[in-house]
Amino acid sequence: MNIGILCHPTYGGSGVVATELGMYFASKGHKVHFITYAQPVRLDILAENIYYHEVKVHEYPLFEFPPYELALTSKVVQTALKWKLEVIHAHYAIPHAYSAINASRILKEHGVHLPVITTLHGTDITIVGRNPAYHAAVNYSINHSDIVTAVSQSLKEESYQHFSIAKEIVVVPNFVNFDEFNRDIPCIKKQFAPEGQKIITHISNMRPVKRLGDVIEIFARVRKHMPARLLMVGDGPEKEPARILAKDLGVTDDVIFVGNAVDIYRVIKCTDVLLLPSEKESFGLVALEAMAAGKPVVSTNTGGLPEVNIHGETGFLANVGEVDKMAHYVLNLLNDPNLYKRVSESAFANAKKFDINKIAPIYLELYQESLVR
Ligand code: GMT
Repeated sequence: MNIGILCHPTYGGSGVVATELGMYFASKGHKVHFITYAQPVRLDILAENIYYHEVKVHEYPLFEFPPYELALTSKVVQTALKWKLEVIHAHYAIPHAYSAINASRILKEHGVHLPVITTLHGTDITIVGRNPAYHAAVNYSINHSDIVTAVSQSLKEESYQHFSIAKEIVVVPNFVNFDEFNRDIPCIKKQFAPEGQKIITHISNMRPVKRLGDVIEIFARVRKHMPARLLMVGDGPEKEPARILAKDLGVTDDVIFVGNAVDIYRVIKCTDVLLLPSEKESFGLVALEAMAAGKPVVSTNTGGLPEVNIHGETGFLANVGEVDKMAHYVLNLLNDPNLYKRVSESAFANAKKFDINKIAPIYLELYQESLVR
């Protein structure tokens, strides 16, 4: 098939899922066209069957805000006509679903049928989409997509709760490519923990929803009981407040801000426990990626996290803000080798349920189903 993909090309989970999915389909012989303002961070632009179409936004003094949606819509139309796209997969409803639907409408006037598959990823529903500034357009986009998927049962339920959706939402969970997250590469632990300390890792786009303050508070409690290092991977507005809190709590020397890492597996490989105390999390892709490497996860029980992190099996879950309890869980894992081994093995086994080879074909079936709708 000739597949078009719209996504945010950034480090966030929705862009990663879109990119990994597109590269998977390209490896299977499909022609995959990414249409966005920058190359997705994980995209191997030189891979066979991968095409990248840059969306250029024309600046004009009259515009307070450049009309990206218009430029994206036009680029989808041009790309669909030139490359005979058969489906367009919009990852993250805002603004991708809206642009995709309008492009599909324009193409209809050219006698071209281009079905739109929209995947709801999380904050497009739970935070941004709910905002009155966007709600009507997001609701319209979902209802006029040919097929709508959500990355968890929890997100499906929240979508129906916050929007007037007449369509069936298909749950297609996040996935992980075990070829990437099980590579036999040396752990570069020396670089992060010179005295062999245990390593706790947090990976995110460091926005308020990730509760970085809790990450630091949890680590400070753990550090009181044992030598340990905290790796903070990613970048975002909450990074500096977290750095200040680490100083206030006297743990600066043991908190390493790694920055954005494209190959997060190399960090996960060195990790002992992944920490994800989010306020909201529709799935928690990074938790799945850690589990695929056999790493236990301590997280909150918000949103879709309980659908991937099983309490007492693949890790431990607590209510949002319960930093004492999450610190206790981390300490239990780091101080009990038998518990750690059992949870690590269970995490790996559970992650296998979300193997890309099991999940990606579900999207392909939906693409093919959309052709005949
Ligand atoms: O995690 C983020 O905040 C980035 C966000 C995004 O919009 O890209 O990720 C969302 O999509 C991921 C892939 O489907 C999910 O695993 C994340 O849980 C979800 N983030 C939230 O719901 C906060």
